[in-house]
Amino acid sequence: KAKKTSQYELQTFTGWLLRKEQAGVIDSELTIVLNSIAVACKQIASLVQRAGISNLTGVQGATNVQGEDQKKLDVISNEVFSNCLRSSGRTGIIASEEEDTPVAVEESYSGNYVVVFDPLDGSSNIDAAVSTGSIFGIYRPTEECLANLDDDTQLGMVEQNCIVNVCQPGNNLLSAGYCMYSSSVILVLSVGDGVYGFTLDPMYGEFILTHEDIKIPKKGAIYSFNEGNYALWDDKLKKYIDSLKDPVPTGKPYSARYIGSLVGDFHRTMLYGGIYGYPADKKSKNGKLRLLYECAPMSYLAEQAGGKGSDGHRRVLDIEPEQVHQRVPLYVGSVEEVEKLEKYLAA
Ligand code: P6P
Repeated sequence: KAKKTSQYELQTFTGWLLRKEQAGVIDSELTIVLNSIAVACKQIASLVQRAGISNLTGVQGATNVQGEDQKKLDVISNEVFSNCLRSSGRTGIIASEEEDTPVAVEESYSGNYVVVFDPLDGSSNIDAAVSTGSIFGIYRPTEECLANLDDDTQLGMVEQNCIVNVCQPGNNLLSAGYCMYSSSVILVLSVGDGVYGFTLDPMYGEFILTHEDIKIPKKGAIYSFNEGNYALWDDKLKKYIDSLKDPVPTGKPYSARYIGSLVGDFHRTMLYGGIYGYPADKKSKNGKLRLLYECAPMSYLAEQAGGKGSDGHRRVLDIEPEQVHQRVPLYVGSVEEVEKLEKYLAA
């Protein structure tokens, strides 16, 4: 925990960014992109907390590329995130869970960075005021971003260029993070030198450093799976889950904790240890979560915090995406817990 000093010596996110820039960990452009993401998260936090008052609960009446009913807040959060990134003038391409294909930012004020994001993950929880979150990942382009060309023949080139620049393995991530909208609003991110957490102080709308250098405990007797899918799981996975319920080895079984919101379940796993899993099953051959803007950013953070992110057999960060909305199974959390699961699946 950041040592408590007087109210006005606490480190704000802006101050932390400037120190990272001065130390050469990030450049001034990435500083601006991260600051614009923090602004988007503050705006979404306010929208989420007032959803019931401003009639923003419920469905938009449309479905997204995932075939999911879009909530009003899904659409608005996507616009907030996109607008903040565009107006930063430092992003060249953005890819969102809510958009069919990645989008090139207009030439007039486009920059270089590629940002992938899920603007409001777990939005089905909004109407019941259960935790939700925004997730993001930032890459350098692998080839020069083609600005939006209006010549039709070239539009195909722009779309292809966007997809190539977005479909990168998590190993290439420059930064990733999430903002959890819960009893506290907490922005958690890494720029490659550990994981930091900032709590939003509603008194004056600043993110304050509250978690310096988060480390996931090496093990933890908490498992976070939707066991409603148990009958659809692979037998080896069933054996693993059954083993967690057996009190014999340690005298007591693991605890089950699952709120159906990746950011909330993951944040608890980061701080308390244990394992979060969204397996493949007979219905969903690759599980439910998307590689690009859910599994890779969370696996990057887990590794930066001394934990592990796996698809059951290999590091999530090694997986080369083929499609923007590609799904992969995800097991993430304490090293010893993820490795125990991998052993069961390899048996
Ligand atoms: P299920 C929310 O829709 C989400 O993408 C994650 O936030 C969450 O962990 C998971 O899906 C919940 O899915 O099938 O357990 O309801």
